[in-house]
Amino acid sequence: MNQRRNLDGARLAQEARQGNRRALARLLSLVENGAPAGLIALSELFPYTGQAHIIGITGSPGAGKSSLLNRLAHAFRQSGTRVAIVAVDPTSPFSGGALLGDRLRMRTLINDDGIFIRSMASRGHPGGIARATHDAVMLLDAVGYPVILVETVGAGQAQVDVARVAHTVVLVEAPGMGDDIQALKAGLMEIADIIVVNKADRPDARQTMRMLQSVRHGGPSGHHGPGGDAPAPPADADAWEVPILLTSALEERGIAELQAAILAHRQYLSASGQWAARLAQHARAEVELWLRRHFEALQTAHLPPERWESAVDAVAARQAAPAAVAQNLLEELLASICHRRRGEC
Ligand SMILES: Nc1nc2c(ncn2[C@@H]2O[C@H](COP(=O)(O)OP(=O)(O)OP(=O)(O)O)[C@@H](O)[C@H]2O)c(=O)[nH]1
Ligand SMILES: [Mg+2]
Repeated sequence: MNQRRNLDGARLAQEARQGNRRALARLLSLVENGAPAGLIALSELFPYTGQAHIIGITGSPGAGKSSLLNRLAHAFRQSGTRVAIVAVDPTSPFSGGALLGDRLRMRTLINDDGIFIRSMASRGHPGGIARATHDAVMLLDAVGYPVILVETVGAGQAQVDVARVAHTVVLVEAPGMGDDIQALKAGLMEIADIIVVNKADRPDARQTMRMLQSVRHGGPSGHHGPGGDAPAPPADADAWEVPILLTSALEERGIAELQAAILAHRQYLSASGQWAARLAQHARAEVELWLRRHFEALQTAHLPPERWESAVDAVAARQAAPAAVAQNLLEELLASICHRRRGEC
Protein backbone atom coordinates (compact mmCIF):
# COMPACT_ATOMS: atom_id res chain seq x y z
CA MET A 1 0.00 0.00 0.00
CA ASN A 2 2.77 2.38 0.98
CA GLN A 3 4.66 1.57 -2.17
CA ARG A 4 1.54 2.24 -4.22
CA ARG A 5 1.15 5.66 -2.58
CA ASN A 6 4.79 6.44 -3.31
CA LEU A 7 4.28 5.57 -6.95
CA ASP A 8 1.08 7.62 -7.19
CA GLY A 9 2.71 10.67 -5.64
CA ALA A 10 5.82 10.43 -7.77
CA ARG A 11 3.88 9.76 -10.99
CA LEU A 12 1.48 12.63 -10.44
CA ALA A 13 4.40 14.93 -9.64
CA GLN A 14 6.07 13.98 -12.92
CA GLU A 15 2.87 14.44 -14.94
CA ALA A 16 2.16 17.80 -13.34
CA ARG A 17 5.69 18.94 -14.19
CA GLN A 18 5.02 18.00 -17.80
CA GLY A 19 2.06 20.36 -17.87
CA ASN A 20 -0.78 17.94 -17.14
CA ARG A 21 -3.40 20.15 -15.49
CA ARG A 22 -5.53 17.25 -14.28
CA ALA A 23 -2.54 15.74 -12.51
CA LEU A 24 -1.85 19.12 -10.93
CA ALA A 25 -5.45 19.52 -9.76
CA ARG A 26 -5.39 16.00 -8.32
CA LEU A 27 -2.11 16.68 -6.54
CA LEU A 28 -3.45 19.89 -5.05
CA SER A 29 -6.43 17.99 -3.62
CA LEU A 30 -4.19 15.28 -2.20
CA VAL A 31 -1.95 17.88 -0.60
CA GLU A 32 -4.88 19.86 0.79
CA ASN A 33 -6.25 16.70 2.39
CA GLY A 34 -2.89 15.84 3.87
CA ALA A 35 -2.81 12.54 1.94
CA PRO A 36 0.54 10.68 2.05
CA ALA A 37 0.83 10.63 -1.78
CA GLY A 38 0.53 14.42 -1.75
CA LEU A 39 3.30 14.74 0.81
CA ILE A 40 5.51 12.48 -1.26
CA ALA A 41 4.86 14.62 -4.32
CA LEU A 42 5.73 17.75 -2.36
CA SER A 43 9.11 16.29 -1.46
CA GLU A 44 9.69 15.10 -5.05
CA LEU A 45 8.92 18.54 -6.40
CA PHE A 46 10.71 20.61 -3.80
CA PRO A 47 13.97 20.98 -5.80
CA TYR A 48 12.02 22.76 -8.55
CA THR A 49 10.57 25.43 -6.26
CA GLY A 50 12.03 28.85 -5.54
CA GLN A 51 11.50 30.23 -9.05
CA ALA A 52 8.05 31.84 -8.90
CA HIS A 53 7.29 35.39 -7.88
CA ILE A 54 4.69 34.91 -5.17
CA ILE A 55 2.41 37.88 -4.66
CA GLY A 56 0.15 38.03 -1.61
CA ILE A 57 -3.03 40.11 -1.83
CA THR A 58 -4.31 41.00 1.60
CA GLY A 59 -6.46 43.70 3.19
CA SER A 60 -9.82 44.51 4.70
CA PRO A 61 -12.82 42.30 3.93
CA GLY A 62 -14.67 43.59 0.89
CA ALA A 63 -11.90 46.00 -0.15
CA GLY A 64 -11.88 44.45 -3.62
CA LYS A 65 -9.05 41.92 -3.37
CA SER A 66 -10.71 39.32 -5.59
CA SER A 67 -11.77 41.89 -8.16
CA LEU A 68 -8.26 43.34 -8.32
CA LEU A 69 -6.70 39.91 -8.51
CA ASN A 70 -8.94 39.16 -11.45
CA ARG A 71 -7.79 42.32 -13.22
CA LEU A 72 -4.16 41.69 -12.37
CA ALA A 73 -4.28 38.12 -13.65
CA HIS A 74 -5.63 39.45 -16.92
CA ALA A 75 -2.88 42.09 -17.10
CA PHE A 76 -0.18 39.44 -16.58
CA ARG A 77 -1.74 37.25 -19.26
CA GLN A 78 -1.76 40.16 -21.67
CA SER A 79 1.96 40.53 -21.18
CA GLY A 80 2.34 36.83 -21.96
CA THR A 81 3.10 35.64 -18.41
CA ARG A 82 1.56 32.42 -17.13
CA VAL A 83 -0.25 32.96 -13.83
CA ALA A 84 -1.55 30.76 -11.03
CA ILE A 85 -4.10 32.00 -8.53
CA VAL A 86 -4.69 30.65 -5.04
CA ALA A 87 -7.85 32.21 -3.70
CA VAL A 88 -8.37 31.35 -0.07
CA ASP A 89 -11.90 32.46 -0.14
CA PRO A 90 -15.23 30.88 0.65
CA THR A 91 -16.46 32.19 -2.68
CA SER A 92 -14.36 31.83 -5.77
CA PRO A 93 -13.38 35.12 -7.39
CA PHE A 94 -14.60 33.60 -10.61
CA SER A 95 -18.02 32.54 -9.45
CA GLY A 96 -20.13 35.66 -9.44
CA GLY A 97 -20.45 38.81 -7.39
CA ALA A 98 -16.86 39.91 -7.35
CA LEU A 99 -16.68 39.82 -11.09
CA LEU A 100 -18.40 43.10 -11.62
CA GLY A 101 -20.50 41.43 -14.31
CA ASP A 102 -17.53 40.93 -16.57
CA ARG A 103 -18.45 37.45 -17.74
CA LEU A 104 -16.72 37.63 -21.07
CA ARG A 105 -13.36 38.38 -19.47
CA MET A 106 -13.94 35.63 -16.94
CA ARG A 107 -14.51 33.15 -19.73
CA THR A 108 -11.31 34.25 -21.42
CA LEU A 109 -9.41 33.56 -18.22
CA ILE A 110 -11.02 30.20 -17.58
CA ASN A 111 -10.40 28.92 -21.11
CA ASP A 112 -6.85 30.14 -21.04
CA ASP A 113 -4.23 27.41 -20.62
CA GLY A 114 -1.76 29.93 -19.23
CA ILE A 115 -3.79 30.44 -16.10
CA PHE A 116 -4.51 28.03 -13.28
CA ILE A 117 -7.05 28.90 -10.60
CA ARG A 118 -7.30 27.13 -7.29
CA SER A 119 -10.05 28.21 -4.98
CA MET A 120 -9.67 26.75 -1.53
CA ALA A 121 -12.47 26.58 0.99
CA SER A 122 -11.37 28.23 4.20
CA ARG A 123 -12.47 25.24 6.27
CA GLY A 124 -11.62 21.58 6.39
CA HIS A 125 -7.86 21.66 6.06
CA PRO A 126 -5.99 19.45 8.47
CA GLY A 127 -3.14 21.62 9.74
CA GLY A 128 -4.91 24.83 8.85
CA ILE A 129 -5.37 27.08 5.91
CA ALA A 130 -1.90 28.64 6.19
CA ARG A 131 -0.37 25.21 5.78
CA ALA A 132 -2.67 24.31 2.86
CA THR A 133 -1.87 27.60 1.13
CA HIS A 134 1.84 27.07 1.58
CA ASP A 135 1.67 23.61 0.05
CA ALA A 136 -0.49 24.71 -2.89
CA VAL A 137 1.89 27.58 -3.66
CA MET A 138 4.88 25.23 -3.55
CA LEU A 139 3.26 22.87 -6.04
CA LEU A 140 2.35 25.68 -8.43
CA ASP A 141 5.87 27.06 -8.17
CA ALA A 142 7.38 23.64 -8.86
CA VAL A 143 5.31 23.02 -11.98
CA GLY A 144 6.55 26.29 -13.45
CA TYR A 145 4.09 29.15 -12.96
CA PRO A 146 6.32 32.23 -12.87
CA VAL A 147 3.71 34.37 -11.11
CA ILE A 148 1.47 33.16 -8.29
CA LEU A 149 -1.22 35.42 -6.86
CA VAL A 150 -2.48 34.48 -3.39
CA GLU A 151 -5.55 36.09 -1.84
CA THR A 152 -5.92 35.82 1.93
CA VAL A 153 -9.19 35.28 3.67
CA GLY A 154 -10.70 37.60 6.27
CA ALA A 155 -8.75 39.62 8.76
CA GLY A 156 -6.15 38.99 11.44
CA GLN A 157 -3.48 36.35 11.49
CA ALA A 158 -4.12 35.09 7.96
CA GLN A 159 -3.14 38.51 6.67
CA VAL A 160 0.16 38.42 8.47
CA ASP A 161 0.78 34.77 7.53
CA VAL A 162 0.78 35.67 3.85
CA ALA A 163 4.11 37.42 4.40
CA ARG A 164 5.58 34.04 5.25
CA VAL A 165 4.95 32.75 1.77
CA ALA A 166 4.90 35.86 -0.45
CA HIS A 167 7.80 37.85 -1.88
CA THR A 168 5.61 40.86 -2.50
CA VAL A 169 2.69 41.73 -0.23
CA VAL A 170 -0.01 43.99 -1.67
CA LEU A 171 -2.26 45.53 0.98
CA VAL A 172 -5.65 46.50 -0.44
CA GLU A 173 -7.82 49.02 1.35
CA ALA A 174 -10.97 50.86 0.34
CA PRO A 175 -12.29 54.32 1.15
CA GLY A 176 -14.07 54.83 4.44
CA MET A 177 -11.96 52.48 6.48
CA GLY A 178 -11.84 54.80 9.51
CA ASP A 179 -10.85 52.83 12.57
CA ASP A 180 -8.93 50.32 10.51
CA ILE A 181 -6.07 52.82 10.51
CA GLN A 182 -5.27 51.68 14.05
CA ALA A 183 -5.10 48.08 12.95
CA LEU A 184 -2.88 49.10 10.06
CA LYS A 185 -0.49 50.89 12.35
CA ALA A 186 -0.44 47.83 14.58
CA GLY A 187 1.35 45.76 12.00
CA LEU A 188 -0.22 45.31 8.63
CA MET A 189 1.60 48.24 7.10
CA GLU A 190 4.87 46.73 8.22
CA ILE A 191 4.34 43.69 6.04
CA ALA A 192 3.06 45.64 3.02
CA ASP A 193 5.39 46.19 0.07
CA ILE A 194 2.71 47.98 -1.94
CA ILE A 195 -0.41 49.69 -0.59
CA VAL A 196 -3.47 50.06 -2.76
CA VAL A 197 -6.54 52.19 -2.19
CA ASN A 198 -9.10 50.44 -4.37
CA LYS A 199 -12.54 51.79 -5.31
CA ALA A 200 -10.88 54.99 -6.53
CA ASP A 201 -14.11 55.64 -8.39
CA ARG A 202 -15.51 56.73 -5.03
CA PRO A 203 -15.10 60.38 -4.02
CA ASP A 204 -13.52 59.68 -0.61
CA ALA A 205 -10.67 57.58 -2.05
CA ARG A 206 -8.14 60.43 -2.09
CA GLN A 207 -8.80 61.21 1.55
CA THR A 208 -8.09 57.58 2.50
CA MET A 209 -4.91 57.77 0.46
CA ARG A 210 -3.78 60.89 2.33
CA MET A 211 -4.52 59.22 5.64
CA LEU A 212 -2.42 56.21 4.68
CA GLN A 213 0.38 58.47 3.50
CA SER A 214 0.44 60.21 6.86
CA VAL A 215 0.61 56.87 8.69
CA ARG A 216 3.37 55.64 6.40
CA HIS A 217 5.48 58.73 6.91
CA GLY A 218 4.88 58.79 10.66
CA GLY A 219 2.82 61.98 10.52
CA PRO A 220 1.08 63.48 13.56
CA SER A 221 -0.63 60.18 14.27
CA GLY A 222 2.15 58.03 12.89
CA HIS A 223 4.53 55.70 14.65
CA HIS A 224 7.55 57.98 15.00
CA GLY A 225 6.25 59.28 18.28
CA PRO A 226 3.59 61.59 19.63
CA GLY A 227 3.42 64.96 17.92
CA GLY A 228 5.71 63.65 15.17
CA ASP A 229 8.61 65.68 16.55
CA ALA A 230 10.95 62.77 17.18
CA PRO A 231 13.74 62.78 14.59
CA ALA A 232 12.94 60.49 11.71
CA PRO A 233 15.48 57.71 11.19
CA PRO A 234 17.85 58.48 8.32
CA ALA A 235 16.37 57.36 5.03
CA ASP A 236 18.27 54.53 3.43
CA ALA A 237 18.73 55.50 -0.20
CA ASP A 238 18.55 51.85 -1.25
CA ALA A 239 15.48 51.01 0.80
CA TRP A 240 12.17 50.22 -0.87
CA GLU A 241 9.75 53.12 -0.58
CA VAL A 242 6.30 51.54 -0.19
CA PRO A 243 4.14 53.09 -2.92
CA ILE A 244 0.52 53.97 -2.24
CA LEU A 245 -1.54 53.54 -5.39
CA LEU A 246 -5.10 54.30 -6.37
CA THR A 247 -7.00 51.66 -8.35
CA SER A 248 -10.51 50.98 -9.47
CA ALA A 249 -11.14 47.34 -10.27
CA LEU A 250 -14.62 48.43 -11.30
CA GLU A 251 -13.45 50.92 -13.91
CA GLU A 252 -10.20 49.11 -14.61
CA ARG A 253 -8.04 52.05 -13.61
CA GLY A 254 -4.58 51.93 -12.08
CA ILE A 255 -4.11 48.23 -12.90
CA ALA A 256 -1.10 48.75 -15.19
CA GLU A 257 0.52 50.93 -12.50
CA LEU A 258 -0.09 48.24 -9.90
CA GLN A 259 1.43 45.60 -12.16
CA ALA A 260 4.42 47.90 -12.78
CA ALA A 261 4.89 48.41 -9.03
CA ILE A 262 4.83 44.64 -8.49
CA LEU A 263 7.46 44.13 -11.18
CA ALA A 264 9.56 46.99 -9.76
CA HIS A 265 9.42 45.35 -6.34
CA ARG A 266 10.56 42.06 -7.86
CA GLN A 267 13.54 43.87 -9.42
CA TYR A 268 14.31 45.64 -6.17
CA LEU A 269 14.33 42.30 -4.32
CA SER A 270 16.87 40.83 -6.75
CA ALA A 271 19.08 43.89 -6.97
CA SER A 272 19.22 44.44 -3.21
CA GLY A 273 19.82 40.83 -2.22
CA GLN A 274 16.43 40.75 -0.52
CA TRP A 275 15.19 38.00 -2.82
CA ALA A 276 17.71 35.58 -1.36
CA ALA A 277 16.94 36.87 2.15
CA ARG A 278 13.24 36.19 1.68
CA LEU A 279 13.96 32.72 0.33
CA ALA A 280 15.96 32.06 3.48
CA GLN A 281 13.11 33.39 5.64
CA HIS A 282 10.64 31.18 3.80
CA ALA A 283 12.95 28.20 4.19
CA ARG A 284 13.06 28.78 7.93
CA ALA A 285 9.26 29.04 8.11
CA GLU A 286 8.94 25.86 6.05
CA VAL A 287 11.24 23.84 8.26
CA GLU A 288 9.49 25.13 11.38
CA LEU A 289 6.10 24.21 10.00
CA TRP A 290 7.25 20.72 9.05
CA LEU A 291 8.88 20.18 12.41
CA ARG A 292 5.61 21.09 14.07
CA ARG A 293 3.73 18.83 11.71
CA HIS A 294 6.01 15.86 12.44
CA PHE A 295 5.79 16.53 16.16
CA GLU A 296 1.99 16.63 16.03
CA ALA A 297 1.99 13.31 14.16
CA LEU A 298 4.19 11.79 16.87
CA GLN A 299 1.90 13.10 19.58
CA THR A 300 -1.12 11.56 17.88
CA ALA A 301 0.65 8.24 17.36
CA HIS A 302 2.19 7.89 20.81
CA LEU A 303 0.01 9.67 23.34
CA PRO A 304 -3.48 8.20 23.65
CA PRO A 305 -6.33 10.72 24.03
CA GLU A 306 -7.12 9.52 27.58
CA ARG A 307 -3.54 10.31 28.61
CA TRP A 308 -4.02 13.84 27.31
CA GLU A 309 -7.31 14.20 29.17
CA SER A 310 -5.84 13.09 32.48
CA ALA A 311 -2.92 15.50 32.06
CA VAL A 312 -5.23 18.40 31.28
CA ASP A 313 -7.54 17.49 34.17
CA ALA A 314 -4.60 17.47 36.58
CA VAL A 315 -3.63 20.98 35.51
CA ALA A 316 -7.23 22.24 35.62
CA ALA A 317 -7.57 20.90 39.18
CA ARG A 318 -4.30 22.63 40.12
CA GLN A 319 -2.76 19.29 41.07
CA ALA A 320 0.15 19.79 38.74
CA ALA A 321 1.83 22.69 36.97
CA PRO A 322 1.55 22.80 33.18
CA ALA A 323 5.32 22.90 32.65
CA ALA A 324 5.81 19.75 34.74
CA VAL A 325 2.91 17.98 33.01
CA ALA A 326 4.29 18.85 29.58
CA GLN A 327 7.70 17.60 30.61
CA ASN A 328 6.18 14.27 31.71
CA LEU A 329 4.26 13.96 28.46
CA LEU A 330 7.41 14.60 26.48
CA GLU A 331 9.27 11.92 28.40
CA GLU A 332 6.45 9.44 27.89
CA LEU A 333 6.43 10.30 24.21
CA LEU A 334 10.17 9.70 23.89
CA ALA A 335 9.93 6.46 25.87
CA SER A 336 7.12 5.25 23.63
CA ILE A 337 9.08 6.03 20.47
CA CYS A 338 12.10 4.25 21.93
CA HIS A 339 10.01 1.23 22.87
CA ARG A 340 8.52 0.92 19.38
CA ARG A 341 11.96 1.14 17.88
CA ARG A 342 13.04 -1.70 20.15
CA GLY A 343 15.40 0.47 22.10
CA GLU A 344 17.21 1.87 19.08
CA CYS A 345 17.14 5.50 20.09
N1 LIG B 1 -17.10 50.84 -6.55
C1 LIG B 1 -16.26 49.84 -6.61
N2 LIG B 1 -16.61 48.64 -6.15
C2 LIG B 1 -15.72 47.64 -6.23
C3 LIG B 1 -14.42 47.81 -6.77
N3 LIG B 1 -13.75 46.65 -6.65
C4 LIG B 1 -14.58 45.78 -6.09
N4 LIG B 1 -15.77 46.35 -5.83
C5 LIG B 1 -16.96 45.74 -5.21
O1 LIG B 1 -16.71 45.50 -3.84
C6 LIG B 1 -17.29 44.28 -3.41
C7 LIG B 1 -16.23 43.39 -2.81
O2 LIG B 1 -15.33 43.02 -3.84
P1 LIG B 1 -14.40 41.74 -3.71
O3 LIG B 1 -13.49 41.77 -4.89
O4 LIG B 1 -15.21 40.51 -3.48
O5 LIG B 1 -13.63 42.12 -2.39
P2 LIG B 1 -12.71 41.17 -1.48
O6 LIG B 1 -11.75 42.05 -0.80
O7 LIG B 1 -12.17 40.06 -2.29
O8 LIG B 1 -13.77 40.63 -0.46
P3 LIG B 1 -13.57 39.41 0.59
O9 LIG B 1 -12.76 38.35 -0.11
O10 LIG B 1 -14.95 38.99 0.89
O11 LIG B 1 -12.85 40.01 1.75
C8 LIG B 1 -17.98 43.69 -4.64
O12 LIG B 1 -19.32 44.02 -4.61
C9 LIG B 1 -17.26 44.36 -5.80
O13 LIG B 1 -18.10 44.45 -6.93
C10 LIG B 1 -14.08 49.12 -7.26
O14 LIG B 1 -12.97 49.37 -7.74
N5 LIG B 1 -15.03 50.08 -7.14
MG1 LIG C 1 -12.26 37.98 -2.00
